[in-house]
Amino acid sequence: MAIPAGDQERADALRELLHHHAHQYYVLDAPSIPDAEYDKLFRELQALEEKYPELLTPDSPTQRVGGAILEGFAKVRHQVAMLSIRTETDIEASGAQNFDLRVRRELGLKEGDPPVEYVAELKFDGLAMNLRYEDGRLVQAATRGDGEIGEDVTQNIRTVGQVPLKLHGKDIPPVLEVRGEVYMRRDDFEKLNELQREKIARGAKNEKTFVNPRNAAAGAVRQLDPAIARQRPLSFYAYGWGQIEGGPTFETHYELLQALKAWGLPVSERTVLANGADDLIAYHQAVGRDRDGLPFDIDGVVYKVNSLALQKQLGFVTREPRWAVAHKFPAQEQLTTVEAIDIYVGRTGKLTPVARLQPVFVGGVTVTNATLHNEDEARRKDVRVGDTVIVRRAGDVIPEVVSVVAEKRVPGAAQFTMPHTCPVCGSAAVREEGEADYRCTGGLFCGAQRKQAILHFAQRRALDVEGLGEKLVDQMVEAGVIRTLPDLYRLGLANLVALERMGEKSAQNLLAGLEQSKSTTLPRFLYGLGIRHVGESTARDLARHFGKLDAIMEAGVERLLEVPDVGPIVAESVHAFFQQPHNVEVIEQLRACGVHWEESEPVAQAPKPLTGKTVVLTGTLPTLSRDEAKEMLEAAGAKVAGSVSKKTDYVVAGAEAGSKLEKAQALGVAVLDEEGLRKLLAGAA
Ligand code: D41
Repeated sequence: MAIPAGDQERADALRELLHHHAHQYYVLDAPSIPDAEYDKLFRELQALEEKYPELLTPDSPTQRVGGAILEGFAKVRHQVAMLSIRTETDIEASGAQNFDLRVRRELGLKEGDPPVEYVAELKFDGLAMNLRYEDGRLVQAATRGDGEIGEDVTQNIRTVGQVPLKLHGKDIPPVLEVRGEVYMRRDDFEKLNELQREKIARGAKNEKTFVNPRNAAAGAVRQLDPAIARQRPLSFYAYGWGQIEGGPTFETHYELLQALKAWGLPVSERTVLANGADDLIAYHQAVGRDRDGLPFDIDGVVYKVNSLALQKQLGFVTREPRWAVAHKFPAQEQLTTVEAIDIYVGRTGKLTPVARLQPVFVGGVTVTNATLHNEDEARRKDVRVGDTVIVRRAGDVIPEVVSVVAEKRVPGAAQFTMPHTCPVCGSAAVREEGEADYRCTGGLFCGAQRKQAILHFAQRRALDVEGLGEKLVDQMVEAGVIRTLPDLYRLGLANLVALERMGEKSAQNLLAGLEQSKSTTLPRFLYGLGIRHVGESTARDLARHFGKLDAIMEAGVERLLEVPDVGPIVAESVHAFFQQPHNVEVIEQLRACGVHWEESEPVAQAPKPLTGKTVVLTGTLPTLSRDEAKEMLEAAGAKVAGSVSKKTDYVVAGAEAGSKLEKAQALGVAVLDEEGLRKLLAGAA
């Protein structure tokens, strides 16, 4: 079929536009049009290409989605060998000095000679990649392999948004090989693992969580099914080049990086020019300070001689250039041994297994504990006392046991089992159907929960009792001075001064803080009670809706469900809390002690927006778990049903949606993706 000239032009124009907006979005992180607008252009191009398959070009933005499942990867011989990089073993500042001294000696520089100019860059913890562009189009992406021969992973790399499929700008060399690192951001990694955990919890076989972002990135790059690779979000940064034919000539590493940037490749903002060892040291220190706050893992910084002529003069030994070095940071993963597995009891009675570790220096701090999350996680990782384990601490994330070194297990090490009683108070600990956690049933009888409950009540966002910290609460609960919340307001100077390390002045300050806290608001008081599932915003909603505490205490589940954003789980929890006579007793005593707030008239709320609507969920949504989606829908008044019928108003379908989606389509029921669901909830709200 002949392609009308208008359509040909439109397709070309659309491709250009989409390349431009993708660059804005992925590389510059500065979206120039709304996502929906991008999608519209994308779909228009897709439709044109479907109509006239001859229009389709390999660099079309529609081709990012990847193709058929591969049998294996083809081998690629690199035109220019991919060297490795020498590692400076000295972690201290002297590492930078050593490198500078070596370079100066090799170049025959004397003491009074000017400093050498360097480029300092981040050392990304990912996989080295060679991207080959011919006439500005991406034709091949290959892994480093052994430096001589790598693997052709073009299909998977095409799905990486930050990798331009087509370069833009002036003087693009006819052949340009760009080298850089493919990596996974920490937030993408956490999301991916969360998704994997859910799949496993739902009984999926052959699924696993990933140990770290590097590992997840490596798995995604070597994934034979591009559809799966696409669900593993990768990023890319350019830091070098391989074969270049034609195009302008360059004198420095930095100029070349600027050219790559101008052609549309992502170059890190933190790549800088540096003069001599002093600048390198300052860079190492500054990056080291910022490391935890970066959105991705780095394992150090890299220094490179800037002048290409000097690089040539320096040459390389074996396979490592003399003009570059990697200066490492303290590792974010370390080996250590598990001395014990303890159970921590939280405010809501949640029991968390925690590995007590032989102290180890990881990611810049000494770590002595690492969470094992819950029974299933502890079982899956099969951590046992005496085991040698890999501990990871990256960013602000709490330290985690990543895996056990199986070869080092001591014979006879017993498998970990969750206790069925609370280690603090001895009450039964139960794990309810569909829940991941064991909970102590002791409530405020449990010392651990009592301490946490008091701290929660006294915190700034609740009653805001000044001067009441963790140590003091521990001390007072252990000494038996306070057992319940109202006891706080019955403390006298004598009780307090009798405590160890408590002077009269601090005791008086605490009493003043307590006195002041009595004058509060209903949302603060409600939040301070520590009712499960009632956070600050729910406390506000409840207070607004009912106006008075008594009304909330008397409300049944039905009435509670009328509150905006309150779904069945929250309603059930609030109701159950006020059904407990001892909770009612605590509230009465607090009021008797003088805790007070201003009550108001209930605020009439509009009826819930999705009341009367029936929704069916199917498949895996990209970010929301099934339970979260259900709770959000129910909170908006919808009924969430298990099967599709003519009465269904919407089907929310995620990945691997099966027969329910087909049925919805057959019946003409509206089908939404996660974004559609969010819009429905937002529009409805
Ligand atoms: O960010 C990195 N991981 C990084 C790796 C970097 N910033 N620069 C690098 N420079 C080189 C040379 C000096 C050989 C061009 C590298 C690597 N190589 C490299 N990564 C893996 C093997 C070699």
